[in-house]
Amino acid sequence: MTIPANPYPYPLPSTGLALIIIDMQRDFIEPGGFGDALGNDVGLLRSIIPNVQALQQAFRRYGLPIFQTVEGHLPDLSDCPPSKRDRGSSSLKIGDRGPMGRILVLGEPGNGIIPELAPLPDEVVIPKPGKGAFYATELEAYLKAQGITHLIITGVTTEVCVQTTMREANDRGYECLLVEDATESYFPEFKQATLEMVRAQDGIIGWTGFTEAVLSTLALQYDAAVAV
Ligand code: C5J
Repeated sequence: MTIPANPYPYPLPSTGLALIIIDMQRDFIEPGGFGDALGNDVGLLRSIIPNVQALQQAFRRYGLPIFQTVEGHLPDLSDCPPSKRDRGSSSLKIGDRGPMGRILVLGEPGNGIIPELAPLPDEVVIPKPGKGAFYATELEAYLKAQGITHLIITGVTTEVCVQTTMREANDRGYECLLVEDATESYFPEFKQATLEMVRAQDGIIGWTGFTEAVLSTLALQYDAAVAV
């Protein structure tokens, strides 16, 4: 079975599929967090929430693994390079106290996943200090332990943490589909450029496709099994 996608249909494996949800945390999506401190219109990211929710619910329904990530640092910032903390002219920097607690620090209110996408107690949330979800994290160990080979990728922001993660995954041999209407950027033109880049040259980084295509193909593959 395949999911309709670009540059050509995405092969859906019989086992080894996982959903990756990147950084749907308050820091990027709500006022008063890291995204806001950098001068972005954080409201732009909210439009994808229903699609990410629909994918999350489908993966739960079919018993397929879901991995969420949050970008954040230890309270002592020992995992935050000075280059990352010091860059730019923002008045609120990583580790500073803002309206949602310390900016981009693990465990602070602003670092939490938005309530709409709250993970279930048995779902894995990977804290990550970098933009890519494979750098200095346990994600790859989890994927290998569960025999995951194919990743459906969603989240924010498209050209930063999502694209970095997809490139890291591609280099490690994962077959990745980036869901166009379940990823968002503060910069529409950067989102568009990312979509085109990853699927160019016959899918040099992977595939892009839409939520509805993923959901309807999963339903064809798994609904019969669920009904039994
Ligand atoms: C950024 C992210 N944009 N999750 N993080 O700093 O894309």
